[in-house]
Amino acid sequence: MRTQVAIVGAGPAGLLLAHLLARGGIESAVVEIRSREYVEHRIRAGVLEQGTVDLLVESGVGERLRREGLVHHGIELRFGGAGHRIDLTALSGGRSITVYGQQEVVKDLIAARVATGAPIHFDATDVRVEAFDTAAPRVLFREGGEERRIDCDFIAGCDGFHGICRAAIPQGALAFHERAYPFAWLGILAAAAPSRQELAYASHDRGFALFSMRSPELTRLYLQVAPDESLAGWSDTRIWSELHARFEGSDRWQPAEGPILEKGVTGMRSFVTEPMRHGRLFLAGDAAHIVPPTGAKGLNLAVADVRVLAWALARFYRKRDLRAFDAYSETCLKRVWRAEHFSWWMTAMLHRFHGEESFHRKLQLAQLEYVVSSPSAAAALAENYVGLPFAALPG
Ligand code: RFL
Ligand code: PHB
Repeated sequence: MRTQVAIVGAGPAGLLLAHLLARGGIESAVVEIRSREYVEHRIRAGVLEQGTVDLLVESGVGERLRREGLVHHGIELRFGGAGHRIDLTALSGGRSITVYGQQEVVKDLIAARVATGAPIHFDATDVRVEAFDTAAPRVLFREGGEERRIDCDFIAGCDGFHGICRAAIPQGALAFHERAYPFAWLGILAAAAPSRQELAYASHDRGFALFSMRSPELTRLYLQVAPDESLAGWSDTRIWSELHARFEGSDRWQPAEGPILEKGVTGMRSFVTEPMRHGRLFLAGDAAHIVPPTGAKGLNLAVADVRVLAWALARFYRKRDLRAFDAYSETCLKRVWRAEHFSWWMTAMLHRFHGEESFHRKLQLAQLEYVVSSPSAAAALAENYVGLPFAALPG
């Protein structure tokens, strides 16, 4: 098989890249180790920045998102027994966020691609990337027991944090910057109508908790737990009682309970690869960087990366100009590091750190108090949360 761009991974990064390239008349093939069913039902992110929504709508895959996405103009920070609303829209010059499940974005992108007849090789095994330091790279894999080979001009490594693309780059060619956190999130999806309209981030002495949603019928909730927490110790009753304790407040607001449809534990880390490229292999999304979910930035960063990569590839095929590729990593990493800082800052402000001194907790509370009482501090949170403007890309 021969294509222009071989894309490894059918998550949001790989699928959106394939879509943007197709719109520019550039051919690609997508190779994914999981089944279509699996990627369309994997529950992950839920918050889309304004720029992400605009890009999806402008590129023709935003119809259902516009119909079903929940537009939010604020979030709540809860601490010290009280809730404080951050008016995102007023503080960010009119921008907002949209709650729409990542798996819905993935479904929309797969449907758009399937409609064009362009290939996605699901259920691939033994995926390998080769010769990306030459002008003729290739992706090899097995499909239904058959060995397959895709010859291409470029490879996009969109295969997530545990993928093979980053690992295929020679040792020493990349630098890694990393931080692990001493906690994880236990997430649940409950069949309960959200009992408030906006997200609530709670910093409680018992630990962090987050109230979110997926639809008018589904509530999504998270609890800070130990990094190696086993789900076995968390009965539904214990989960609800811990959530109620952490969301307590003088307004008596509480998340509404309902049958728990899904439970999972997710570790938290910050991780950046520099540069995000080696020869003709480009890393995008979680393959290149990870943020803790507290800032809701992971999916949005993946979208921002592939926007730049699609631009660089279009420029190459139009002008045979390789220079745009040199700008790829630097352009992406500027936004990545801003989001890394914001996600680390939100995480540090809202979570309990095991064994911390009372001094540390008092500092957190002073910072929270400042953020909810100073319009300029609140504006700094708001403009990062709704997403800073995308980098300008020359034509
Ligand atoms: P993905 O989604 O991990 O997709 C990578 C794809 O590559 C496949 N793959 C391979 N394919 C071929 N060959 C191989 N060897 C392969 N190895 C892996 C995988 O099966 C998969 O299909 O990466 P991508 O596209 O970069 O997208 C990144 C996002 O998924 C991620 O950043 C977000 O989910 C992070 N995140 C959030 N981001 C937000 O912007 N807003 C949020 O509200 C938000 N909340 C979250 C989150 C992530 C969470 N978890 C579970 C980590 C909440 C949670 C709990
Ligand atoms: C989610 O709805 O899954 C979600 C929302 C906000 C976050 C992280 C996850 O910061």
